[in-house]
Amino acid sequence: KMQALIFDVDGTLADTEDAHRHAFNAAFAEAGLDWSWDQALYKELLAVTGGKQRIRAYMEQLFLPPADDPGGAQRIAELHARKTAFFVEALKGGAVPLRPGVEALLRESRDAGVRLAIATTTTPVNVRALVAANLGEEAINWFEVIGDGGVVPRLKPLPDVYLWVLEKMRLDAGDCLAIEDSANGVAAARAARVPVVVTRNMYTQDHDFSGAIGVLDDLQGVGLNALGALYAAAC
Ligand code: XBP
Ligand code: MG
Repeated sequence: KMQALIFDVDGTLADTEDAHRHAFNAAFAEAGLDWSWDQALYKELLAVTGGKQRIRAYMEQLFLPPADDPGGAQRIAELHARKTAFFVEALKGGAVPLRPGVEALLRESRDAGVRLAIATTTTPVNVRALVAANLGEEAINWFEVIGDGGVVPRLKPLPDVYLWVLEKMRLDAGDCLAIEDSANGVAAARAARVPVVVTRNMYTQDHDFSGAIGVLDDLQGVGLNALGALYAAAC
C-alpha cells in the first residue's frame, strides 16, 4: 500500500535550478572570478549533484584541480556559502514558485493521511526557505522527515538519503512512492528500491528515466488517485 510520498526538492517541488545557477554566478562575480554558467553549461554540470561538488567538478574542467591546492576545499566552502545566501535571498523574495499541482497534491495527501517526506541533496536552509516562501512558515512541518544534503555524506545517485528517510519513517521502500525530476534522482530512489514517478523539466527532459514507473510533464491535475494507479500497476 502506498503509505508515503517522498519528494525531491530541486526540479520537483519547484524549478529551482535557474535560481541556483544565478546564485552560483553571483557568488563567483562577488569573489572576482570570471566564471559564468549559462544554461547549456549548467545542464552538463547538473550531472554532478551537490553545489560544492559541482564547483569542484567545474574547477577540474578548468584544470584548476582543487585537490592540488591545500586552501581549495576552504575556498569552495566559502563560495558555496555565499551562493546559498544569494539563493535563500531570492527564495525569500518569491523568485521561485512551486511547480503546478505540487501544493494540491501535498494538501490532498495531508487530508488523506498519506505521510510526506523529503529526500534531496540540497542544503537544509534552502528547503526551509522554499517551503516557507510558498506555503508559509508552518508548512515545513507537513514533512515528517527531511533528508537533505547534510544527513548523509554520499549524495544522489547513491541511495543513502532515501535509505535514511525510510529508516526514520520506519517504512519499507515498497510502501512509498518517490517523486523525482532527474536521472540521478531516479537512480537514487531505485537503488533504495523505492518506486519512483518522474516530473521532468527543462533541464532534465532528455534524461534516461528507465526504472521509473511513470514519466509526467508535471503534477497539474495529478492527484493521489492517478499516482495510486501508477503505483498499483507497477508494484
Ligand atoms: C539537486 C542538486 C543541488 C542543487 C544545488 O539535486 O544537485 O546541488 O543543484 O543545491 P536533486 P546546493 O534535485 O537530485 O536533489 O548548492 O545546496 O547543493
Ligand atoms: Mg531534483
